[in-house]
Amino acid sequence: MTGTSSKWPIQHPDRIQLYGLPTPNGQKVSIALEELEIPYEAHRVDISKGDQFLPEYIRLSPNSKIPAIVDPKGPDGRPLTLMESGAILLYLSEKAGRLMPTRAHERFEALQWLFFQVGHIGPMFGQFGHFFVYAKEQCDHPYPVERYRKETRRLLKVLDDRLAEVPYIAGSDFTIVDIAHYPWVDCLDAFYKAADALQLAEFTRVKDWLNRCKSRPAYARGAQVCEA
Ligand SMILES: N[C@@H](CCC(=O)N[C@@H](CS)C(=O)NCC(=O)O)C(=O)O
Repeated sequence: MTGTSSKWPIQHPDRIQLYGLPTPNGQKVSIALEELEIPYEAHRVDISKGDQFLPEYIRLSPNSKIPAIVDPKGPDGRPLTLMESGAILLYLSEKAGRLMPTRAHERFEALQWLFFQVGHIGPMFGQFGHFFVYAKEQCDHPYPVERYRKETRRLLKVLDDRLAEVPYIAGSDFTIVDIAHYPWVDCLDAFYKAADALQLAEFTRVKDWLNRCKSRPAYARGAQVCEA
């Protein structure tokens, strides 16, 4: 992706290259880079214009989704290209040696919640947003919104119950697992404007945890990276 013919010319080849957008999946990675104070260069991949299907991008992200990163100094000093936000978060935390528990028991507990986010929270909240916001005109049947509204509320209850036991999703400390979750939870009100539809006020522990996550300086620095 170097050289002038690239859609995304690189100014700082020594830094991690981030390909993204300020959507929840993109924000996870830009916020993590800011939290971990890892130098990076950001490139906007405009999925509304089909950038994700350019052969140049598919070489980085074979599934044509943002985010993706390229670390020129990956493991063993070799460049590493990664897609999938969960894998990227794990890689970045391991590279920096921060924001994941190191003891095996706590680490697997954290991994369980990280996989819960990528397997449930992201896909289900995303489907809810699709039908509640984007497909409003094309689909006037109540079934899809109701299906994903119910599932989103069920998942929020899972998080609320978890946060009754521990202050952060993986346990006692703020980790990449919180970074994986909170842009998605934030998006429900901030972007989908679904606070009433989802009765978000009921999830008081989730609300308190979200505010704590968003008050961290990395949120202000990382949430709008790759904006137009
Ligand atoms: N499982 C992927 C999901 C990534 C994803 O769905 N990205 C969306 C934006 S939030 C995207 O690139 N959509 C483009 C498309 O569907 O064409 C991850 O966690 O990184």
